[in-house]
Amino acid sequence: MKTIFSELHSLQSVETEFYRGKWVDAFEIPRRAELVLAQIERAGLGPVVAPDSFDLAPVLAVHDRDFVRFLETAWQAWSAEVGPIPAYPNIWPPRRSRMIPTRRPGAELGRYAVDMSSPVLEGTWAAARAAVDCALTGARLIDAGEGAAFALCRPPGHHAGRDYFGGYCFLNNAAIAAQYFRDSGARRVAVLDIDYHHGNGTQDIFYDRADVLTVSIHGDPVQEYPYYIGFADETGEGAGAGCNLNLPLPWGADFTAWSAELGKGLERIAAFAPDRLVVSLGVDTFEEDPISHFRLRSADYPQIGRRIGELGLPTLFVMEGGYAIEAIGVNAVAVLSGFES
Ligand code: Q9C
Ligand code: ZN
Repeated sequence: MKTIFSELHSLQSVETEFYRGKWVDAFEIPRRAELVLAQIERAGLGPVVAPDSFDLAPVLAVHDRDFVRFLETAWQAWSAEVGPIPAYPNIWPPRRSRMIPTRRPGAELGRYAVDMSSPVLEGTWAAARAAVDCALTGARLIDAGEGAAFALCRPPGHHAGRDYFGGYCFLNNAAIAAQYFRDSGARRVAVLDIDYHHGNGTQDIFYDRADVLTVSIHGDPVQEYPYYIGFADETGEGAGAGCNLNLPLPWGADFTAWSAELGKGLERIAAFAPDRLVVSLGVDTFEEDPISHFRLRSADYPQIGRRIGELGLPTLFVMEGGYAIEAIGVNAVAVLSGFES
């Protein structure tokens, strides 16, 4: 399958992140994408192509206009006031506050950020836009008849909601691609999120909709980020009732346990009979992932791809997390090769 990749991802780059009360070496780093790319070439997965440029319409079909305008201008506003240093929120609106726009860049950061893991930098907007372009180009390739494509997106996207960012994510690449499929004629689209963390942004975006099924297998939010969402009893609302499936697992879950949840997710997707599948592909389920607590092994990843492939659906894979640097390429490409086998 083709991979869509943009060098602009490297504009989102920090040395450190705030983790358990300390500044530590950053986990979400440019090298992640470079290692996946290197493994795609080593394994001969297929051609690597640059993304087409899309206008903002597909982004605005998912994200609120004021949020998008904020992301586009946040660096300019922040750096004009405090200088060229990464923009981190350090204040958040209390619950029941009215979310009235302010005139201060720091306060605006807190209105849109859910945590401190996604600093806004000079190149953040360009990097996030390029990741969206990769996802949309992959969707366009599938609409043109490709059976599958891999959007090697960085920064990742599944924690970004219609009006918030966090968890290393700014724009929700997978959700934007899913909506693009709908707008290009797919009647139903499914999103399968196999990143270790719950795909809270994706769930939230489609929560009241019957045309997009969202399924996520992830660390139980009682003990894992994003903590406040991702529980099994969140099943959708309004027209979307029954169109969200959360499959949380406790810390320590191995492939046997994980695989059983994958079976449930695939069964639900098959019953939904979508025209297109988007897979939020995180490999932070790996046993050696430094911030995660599942126990999948490298040998498990080809089977995941093979079973997703058994659905027989046109499938767009979108890169999300995975922080075990030595293994990220091997594990991600193993899913893709397994899909094609
Ligand atoms: N104690 C993705 O994998 N920090 N995002 C978690 C846990 C944020 C992960 C700290 C993790 C976000 C795309
Ligand atoms: Zn993750």
